[in-house]
Amino acid sequence: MIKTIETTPYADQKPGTSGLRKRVTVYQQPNYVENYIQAIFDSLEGFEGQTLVIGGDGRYYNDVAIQKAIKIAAANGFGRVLVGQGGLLSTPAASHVIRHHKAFGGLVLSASHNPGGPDGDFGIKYNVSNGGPAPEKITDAVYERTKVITSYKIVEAGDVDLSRLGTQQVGGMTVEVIDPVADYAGLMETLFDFEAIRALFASGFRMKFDALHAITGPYATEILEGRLGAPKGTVVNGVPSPDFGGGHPDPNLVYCKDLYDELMSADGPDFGAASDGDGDRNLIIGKGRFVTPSDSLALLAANAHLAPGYKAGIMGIARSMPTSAAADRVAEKLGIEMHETPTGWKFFGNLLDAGRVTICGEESAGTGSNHVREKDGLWAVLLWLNILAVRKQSINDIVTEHWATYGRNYYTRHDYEEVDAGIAGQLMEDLRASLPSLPGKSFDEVRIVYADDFTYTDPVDGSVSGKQGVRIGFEDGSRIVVRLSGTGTVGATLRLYLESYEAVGGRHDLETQTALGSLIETAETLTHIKKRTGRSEPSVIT
Ligand code: G16
Repeated sequence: MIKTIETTPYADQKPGTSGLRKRVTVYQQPNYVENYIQAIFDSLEGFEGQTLVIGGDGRYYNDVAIQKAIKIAAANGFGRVLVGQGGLLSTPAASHVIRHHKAFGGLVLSASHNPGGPDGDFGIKYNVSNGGPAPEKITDAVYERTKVITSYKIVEAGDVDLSRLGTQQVGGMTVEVIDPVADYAGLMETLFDFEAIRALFASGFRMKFDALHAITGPYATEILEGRLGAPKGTVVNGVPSPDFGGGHPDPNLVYCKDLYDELMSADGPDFGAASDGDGDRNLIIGKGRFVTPSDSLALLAANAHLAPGYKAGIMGIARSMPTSAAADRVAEKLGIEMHETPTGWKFFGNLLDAGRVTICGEESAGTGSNHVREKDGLWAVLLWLNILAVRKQSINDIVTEHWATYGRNYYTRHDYEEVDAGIAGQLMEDLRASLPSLPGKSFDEVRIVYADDFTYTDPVDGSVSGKQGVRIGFEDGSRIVVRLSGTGTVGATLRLYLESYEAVGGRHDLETQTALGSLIETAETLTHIKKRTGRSEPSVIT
């Protein structure tokens, strides 16, 4: 039976960089989930009788929210819901399931790399029929709707048994519980040379994949250990847990310090990798060599033709604005299109749909291709494995050869987390106000050639997104970028991105923070981040 329940709006349901991320305790407020999901459905048209995909990263509250989502979908007239067994689907797998089964869209329940558990974060994101995150025109409409919502519709029914594969009925709607891994693993087999990778593992190549107790555990175990024959134990922390084993499911050098140390040790494995809460981010570390996400994007783009799925070459590359320009040099050499977009995977969707780019990436540990419309952690790991299997060189050799060919973009990101939102907002405003006076000024004898607030005009649909981050560029190719994160849930997170370019034949062996030392000082002079936040150090350096 369909019931219409009266409700009152919440004022804080504005989607961020990637869906609505809040503390679990916020989501637990009466009707908070219901309001948001109803507001999503109210902002869509034409889904009557259509298929909706639902899945999440298994974090705390996933099981509660998913039952609500199914019942609200049934009451609103969807014809079928495809849901991952146990309520699980990684973000890239959800994207693939939407595309593969020609669904109308999907709900992804995740707060990505943010911590989980009763005191952690939860999130809901809506993806459209191309499998990608809803574009701004939809997320803006959802937010407007949340501000005025007065009721939601829900079917009165018992909970769906998500442990049982197969179909069940909820109201008049069919719910099909599917294997969360099968479709995705099948897709990976079409893109990569599994035989060559199997031979690599058979030759004694050693790898460690840290699933951080998050969603990629089942995927990595099935693909790496199951289909590719990597020894048991290659995947560690492979069973998803609602609080990620009490850890922080962000695959960076801070939260994966153990893995990093192991890879830097004399008898460490050849390859270390990790993925995040919902499986879309990746960390790539070779023996003795960490590969920055920006470099990884450039390297994957330069070598993608070695994998069967990309053997015809790539059409173009896109990167988010704060990502280093390393990939630009690859695009130039290949003579293909290069696009610079705002932070947020949703901005790649149109370029991918239009066939203008094949590979996309972000400094925030995300890389992916036109195989889905999300970034994809395991995909990046498998492409690296494919490249290693073909080139038969170490990651370190491949990286240093790349720099010798293209030059090196030294790159780092300094995050100041949980900063007072008022201070952070004022700092950005003041910085923006100072921009017109900066070009022509010199720091350390290097002249500023441009200073602006990034505005993106989508070349496919002409939509314009402003205020996407401050860029200050110098005549030697170095760059300072400052923006506020759109994924934090407490206070504000200030991100400072620093990049310099060392041309072919230059010094490529410096430690990153040392190489960027004077630029880091210039950044403080221009932004006063430390002074104004009262912090002596960034919270996280990646
Ligand atoms: C999300 C977005 C990415 C973005 C990242 C960081 O990733 O999908 O496009 O780069 O957040 O965004 P911000 O700098 O605004 O915090 P994820 O993995 O959290 O879904």
